[in-house]
This record gives sequence, C-alpha cells and structure tokens, in this order.
Amino acid sequence: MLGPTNRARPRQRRTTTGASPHRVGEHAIRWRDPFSSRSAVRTTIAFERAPEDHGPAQVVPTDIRVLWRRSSTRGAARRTLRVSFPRDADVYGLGEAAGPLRRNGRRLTLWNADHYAYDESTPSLYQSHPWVLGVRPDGSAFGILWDSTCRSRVWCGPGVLSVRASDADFAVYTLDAPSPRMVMEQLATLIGRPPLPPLWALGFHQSRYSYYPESEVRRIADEMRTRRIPCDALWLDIHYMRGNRSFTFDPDRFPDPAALIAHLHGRSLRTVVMIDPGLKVDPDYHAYASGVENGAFVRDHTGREYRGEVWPGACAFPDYASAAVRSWWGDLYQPLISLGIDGFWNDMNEPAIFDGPGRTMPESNIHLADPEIGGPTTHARIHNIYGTLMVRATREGVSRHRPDRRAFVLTRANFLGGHRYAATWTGDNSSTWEHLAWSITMALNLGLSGQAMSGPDIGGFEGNASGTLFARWMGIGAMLPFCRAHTDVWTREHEPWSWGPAVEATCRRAILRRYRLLPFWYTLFHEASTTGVPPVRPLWFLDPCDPSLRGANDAFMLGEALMVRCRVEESGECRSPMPRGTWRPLELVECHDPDLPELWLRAGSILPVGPSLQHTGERPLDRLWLHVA
Ligand code: NBV
Repeated sequence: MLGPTNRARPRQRRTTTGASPHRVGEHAIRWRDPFSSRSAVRTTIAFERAPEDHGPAQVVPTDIRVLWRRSSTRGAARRTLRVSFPRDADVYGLGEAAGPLRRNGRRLTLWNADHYAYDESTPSLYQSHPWVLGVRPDGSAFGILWDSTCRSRVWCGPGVLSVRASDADFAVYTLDAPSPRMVMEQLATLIGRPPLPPLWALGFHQSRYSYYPESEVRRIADEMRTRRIPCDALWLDIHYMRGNRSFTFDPDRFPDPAALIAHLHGRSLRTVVMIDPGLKVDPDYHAYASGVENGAFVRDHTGREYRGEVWPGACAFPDYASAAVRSWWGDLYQPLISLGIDGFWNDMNEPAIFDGPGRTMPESNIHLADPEIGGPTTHARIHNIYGTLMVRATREGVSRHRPDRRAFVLTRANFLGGHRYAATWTGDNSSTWEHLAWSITMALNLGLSGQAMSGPDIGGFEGNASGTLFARWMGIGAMLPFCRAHTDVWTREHEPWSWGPAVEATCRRAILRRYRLLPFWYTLFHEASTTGVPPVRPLWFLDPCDPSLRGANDAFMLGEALMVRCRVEESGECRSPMPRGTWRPLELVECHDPDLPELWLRAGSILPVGPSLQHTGERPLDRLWLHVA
C-alpha cells in the first residue's frame, strides 16, 4: 500500500557518517547514502541518462567532504546532507530565486510553488534545482548536485551546503574542474544540453493576460508592423480558451482560429498559446473525456480521481509520470498544430491548485510512475518534477506531430534537467525597479543551473510600469535569452508604444539591437546546445580569479565578447566593476540612448552583427558586419 501511516512516533536518534565515493560518467563522483539499504542507485529525471559507474574513485578533491545524517520524524525517514567546501568559495546556481547573484548565506526550500509577486524572502518559487556551483579564490570550481526530487531545505552556509531532505535515499554528485566553464560542461554531460531553439523564438515576443477577442490580436499585430517594432510572436493567454479549457478556442472571441493564425503568419508573426494541466471535469469536454478513458489522471490516496479547483472550476490532473499518459497528452496537441500554432506555453504546472493543501495537490496523491522514475509513488516525490514531466510530454508530442520543425515550449514549473524540454520565464514578477534588477541575477543563476533560455516578463507582471521602468526593462530584457513583454489582466497597456513616442523609440532601439545581434545569439545558443555553457554569463566567468567580479549583479556577458552594463535604479549608474583588459564601447542603433544598457566589446573578440530586421525571417543573416576589437 502506498500511503505510509503517519502515526506520531518519537523522533529517532540521529546518526552521522561519511560516504564512499565512486567515479561516474567522465567527470563526476557519486557519493551514495551510506545508510541506504538499496542495491541500486535511483537516478532522477535530472539526468539525461543514468551515469555509468566506473568503480571507486581514486582521486577526490581534498577540500570537499560529504557527510550524511539520518533521522526520522513521525516515522518518515529523512536525511540531512552536509557538504563542506572552502569557506572562501562563492556559490551560485540553485535555479530560480530572486535576490543577488551570489548564493552565500541563502536559505531556500525546493518545493515548486506558484508565488504571485514574489520577492527575495520567498522561500520557494516555481522551479527546483538541487545544484550549486562553487568558485574558489584561485578561480577553480566545483559543483554539488543532490539527486532528490523530494522537498528539501537548503542552506548555503559559510563553507557548507546543508540539505534537509524529506527523502530516505538519494545520491550526491560532486564535480571539480580548473574553471567554472569546465564545471558547466561537466554538468551538461550529466543533465544534458539545451536543444537549439527555432530562430523565431530568439526574436521579440509580445504577450499579455490576455489579448482577446481576435480583433485585438490583429490590432496588436498591426501596431507592431506599422510602428516598425521588430517582433516575431504574439501570445494567447487563457482567455482564448472556451471556459478556460485547454485545447479549445472560445467560439465567440475566436470564431476562426485558423484564419487568425494564417493572418498572423501573413504578417510574419508566430502564435504561441497557453495550455494548463488542470482539465475541467466535464464529460462533454474532449480532453477530459479521453483522459478518463485512458485512465490518465492522478488519483487520491483512496484511488479515486483527484480533483482540485483551478481556472475552469473543478479539474483533474494528468499523471505525466507515466509514459502512456505523456503520449496521450502529446496527441492532444495535434489539432492545434494543424491550425498552424507555432509554440506552446505550459503554465500553472507546479501544479498550482487553489483549494489544495499549500495551494497544490495533497502529497498523498498517487502517481502510477514508470520504473525509470522509481515506480508508483506519492505526489511528495513527483511534485517537484510534475512540471518537467508535463513539458516532456508536451515537447515529445509537438515534435512527434511536427517532426520537421524544432519545437518551442515555455514552462513555468521545472526541475534541474528540464531545460531539455522547455525554455522558462521568471513567473509573476512585479513592475518595480527591484524586480528589474532580479531579472538579471535570476537569468544568470538559471543559466548556471543548466537552463539556457530564460527571461522575465518585461515591464513586470503585477502592477503598472512607469514609462521609464518599461523602457529600461526593454533595454535589458532584449539582452537576456528569452525576450517577451507580458503583463497581468488588471494592468494598464504594456506595449512598447503605451507611454508615448520617447519610450516607444527606446523600445524600438532596444529590440533592434537584439535583432542586429541575432547571428551572435544564434551562435551562443548553438554553443549552449553543444557544450552546456549558457549564452548569458556572470562577469566572473571571464576572470574567475578576480574577487571584485564575484558579486557583479548589474552587468553580464553575452558569450565572451560582449559585456552588458545596466542601470537598474531609476537614477544611478551601473555598479559592477569593469573586468580587467581592454574594452571598446559599442552601439548598434542610430543614436546613443541613455535608457539602454551600455554594450562593451572585449579586446580580442570578433562580433558578428546582422542587418536591422522587423522579424527573424525577413532576410537571410548572411550579410554580416564584423566588429573587431
Ligand atoms: O494565465 C494567466 C496567468 C499568466 O498570464 C501568467 O504569466 C502566469 O504566471 N497565469 C500565471 C495564471 C494567473 C496569474 C494571476
């Protein structure tokens, strides 16, 4: 029987021990839980494939020690893991959390959660990345990955990573290399590299909650083109659906979706639509009815279909932990693909459930998970990978039904390794200067956690942006991997032209810069897809021995050639130090605009720059200007 009886039992005595290291894959060392009674080591979805064991490790870094403590609370076994490392190392990674770039001193709880208008004190956001990257004073680096999908409380203390996991058995992997770049490459050998996105996905995207009816979508498309704001995609949020039912169109608001999509294609604009996991309990709704027929839904601890409230009312939730369910889910996309829809946006997949405990589903719910995920289990173990399994199903379905094109999927929830299936954005941020600043540090730490393609809601989701904030945000957002303006249902207009000609001109320049850099962006994404090194990188990536760069929060690198220096306060300058070496200022648009971040080209580099474009398909990118510093 799955559900353990949680009758109160006294806390058991704790025991502590070290673990014996094994070399796995080419570069990693695996430290197995020494208390484990299992003969096999469970590997989670974080890995691209289970790392091969090469026997006991002969050489282990002397400054990294792995210690386990076993305890149990109310009968449930738990582990506390302590990994000690040099006290003077700086740590990064941990995926998605607002705040400064450096994670030293940071406490987080890995438990995917929907958190509207989050801030620095929010313990859990939409994604869980059980991974930290450490940089020693001499510029050498190490990585620590704990292979648990269960809830874990993490503390990056001085010289120690402490993880308290609601899990009885998981392995830890450590990596070590002469540079942070090499640790990122090693990480990619374990968790995989991001797929190359379609070129159009690297363009500018315009969204809001929501553009409807279809005349409004056409109006936005017309504005983009007549105002000559470069743009590649318009996004349809939940109001396009019939009563918030995924995989349907509201017949009044969108009477002829095929014609609308063809119209947008005629204007060289792609369409991306939202699909939520919760399917309305309604026997006349095709997605729900076929889910019932296929036994596709998560069950409660008594074995009945679990139901929870989301936008459409009472919903059932697909059990993506089973391959058969993922295949059924993937097939639901076929009609949307036939309509010509280009990309898919999976939201609310933590899963967020309004009336569930902690606004998600009960941990005792049952998933009929496949053996590769460890077999049938409770939601406690699947929760953090629910979003990842959903986007795996989505991506596989979309690629199956449109094999000749690269899929583009955006997800809100995810887990370490989930970059193999979807790009991401930083959820429901707010229209504040603080959130503008966190856009940078969040994208950088996501990149250092394997997620190459991420970006914020430009302008902020919650609240009204001022014109200056929106303009600055567009300038910075255009230099981050995923570039989309999006806003809440309650806010004023948040399009590039919504604050008058001056803001519009800055937005146009910001986006034009991005399009001129397309050959460079594409090269950087190609590099990410072959090495795992993210397109946007912290300044210290260039010079890991320079301690002054370790806390640079408002400047970053595109690859090795281009530095972006940002003003993230209304008044005030970029605070990050200039890295050593010779740098040349660079401008790619017709005039200097103080609201745009400064671009600096590093001496010794050659930057490929393309023509000014209105969309990625306008002209081939082979007319290149090479900026040689
Ligand atoms: O679908 C509506 C929104 C969406 O616009 C946003 O980007 C998501 O993060 N969604 C959350 C659900 C409701 C938010 C209040």
